[in-house]
Amino acid sequence: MSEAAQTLEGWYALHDFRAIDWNAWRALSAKERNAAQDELLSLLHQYKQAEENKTGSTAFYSIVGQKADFMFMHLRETLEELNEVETQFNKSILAQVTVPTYSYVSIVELSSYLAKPGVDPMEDPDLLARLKPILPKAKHVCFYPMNKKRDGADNWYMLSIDERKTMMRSHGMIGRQYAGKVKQIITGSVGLDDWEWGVTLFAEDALQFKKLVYEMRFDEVSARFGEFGDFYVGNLLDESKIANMLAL
Ligand code: 76R
Repeated sequence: MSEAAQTLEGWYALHDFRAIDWNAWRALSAKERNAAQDELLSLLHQYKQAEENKTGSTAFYSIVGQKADFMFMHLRETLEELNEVETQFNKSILAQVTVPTYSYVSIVELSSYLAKPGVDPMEDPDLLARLKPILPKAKHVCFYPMNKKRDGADNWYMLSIDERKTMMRSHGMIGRQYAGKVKQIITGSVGLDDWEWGVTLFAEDALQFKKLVYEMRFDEVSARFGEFGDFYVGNLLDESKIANMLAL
């Protein structure tokens, strides 16, 4: 048996994608629509407080294309808290006019492939901050789930840890060239959801998603072993963008 990579886990993550039923939204009275919007803003305010109290973080983005209209990415300490946040939204007025289109459950994960030997990760404040990250308020988000292949000679899980380390080093080197342009949060989902990882990328310039993901396609880890689910890409929603989105 080859050796599993050591992983560190942080906050649990829920990516929650919704489409808006515009006919149902239109059918609400102006009063109900206002109440729905106020309620959404108050939920967002509550999420912000979780961030200030360092008990979690939430990102809220519109989604471009037909896969969804918006998504929340919630990070919380426990699965129970994630469940509460999800249920609380489900009880809101806006949720009554949305259709769930996709969700993803995972946990912030750092793997030890590139860890410095002899350093106790729990003593490294940078690492600890990355396990419980405040999600960036970048203009754009890109999310997709992925697996590492288990297919004949291309079985990631049958490689020795040294082979995997070498490949992950190359992966990390490509990634580092995007420092300051793309922020990645890797969440592990083995045993939690249908794919093995969720990849969430944040950037001010959405084109950098294409540049980064394309460049990685040529790198061995992705070229030989990467299997990808659906891609979701979107734009940051703040108060004025929410008002625009919901205005009739
Ligand atoms: O955590 C670190 O920064 C150390 C280096 C590193 C690891 C261990 C790293 C760096 N990644 C790691 C692990 Mn990554 N990453 C992806 C994708 O589309 C594709 O082809 C793949 C999707 C992108 C775009 C990306 C970006 N990474 C992982 C893992 C876990 C693997 C395992 O445990 O087997 C996955 C699934 C994965 C996938 N990676 C980086 C990036 C970027 C931009 C970096 C540099 C980050 C930085 O230096 O700040």
